[in-house]
Amino acid sequence: MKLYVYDHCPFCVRSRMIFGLKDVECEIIVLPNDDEETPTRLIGKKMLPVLVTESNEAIGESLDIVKYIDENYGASVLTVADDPAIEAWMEEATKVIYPLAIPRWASADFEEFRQDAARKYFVSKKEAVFGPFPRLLEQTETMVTEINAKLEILEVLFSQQEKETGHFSLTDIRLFPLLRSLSIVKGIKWPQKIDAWRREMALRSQVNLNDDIAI
Ligand SMILES: N[C@@H](CCC(=O)N[C@@H](CS)C(=O)NCC(=O)O)C(=O)O
Repeated sequence: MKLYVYDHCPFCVRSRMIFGLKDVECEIIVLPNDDEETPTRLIGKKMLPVLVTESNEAIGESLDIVKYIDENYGASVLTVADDPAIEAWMEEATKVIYPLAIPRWASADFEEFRQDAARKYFVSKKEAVFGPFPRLLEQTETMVTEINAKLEILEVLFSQQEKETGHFSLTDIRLFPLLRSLSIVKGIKWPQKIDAWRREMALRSQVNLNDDIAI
């Protein structure tokens, strides 16, 4: 199997996670961010992740990929129900996490941005939606304060649940990539339970965090 991804992309992280959690072999291919031809040929639009299965079928939605691997390779690990409180938390937190992460991704040494044209492609596409990056970066202090307060709330939600080893929910599959996105931001105060969980998920899913390149 081949999984086409961008390293920065939280949707791609969702799909990478299931291979790690289930220890299923897959070739991970990082495409240049400006390669429109490959995804369009595979799924008819310029969007990743895309999985090409052993039967040569292309699947192009992160959660469809997750479910396909969970259902077709060994015993299911996605046996835990969604957590509505954490789902609601994510909906709000995303509004701060992306404006913090996106301008930082743009200057990071991710494989999809190795060529200058690919990096420029990302910057112009994202600035068209989120506004000029220098303006986003100016708001760092306010946004970091805001997300640190939200993490304290998430810590309380974590305290209210028992995490079962080796079993996961789609909420976990959505949450880890968001926290990984946030890990590229300097000054994040990780509450203890969240910090332990994201580190354990990084190990179990074989997807690195970005603490070491935080800006
Ligand atoms: N609903 C899709 C969303 C995937 C998505 O938004 N991927 C982004 C990368 S993070 C993408 O490929 N955008 C087009 C682009 O970057 O040009 C999924 O869950 O797979």
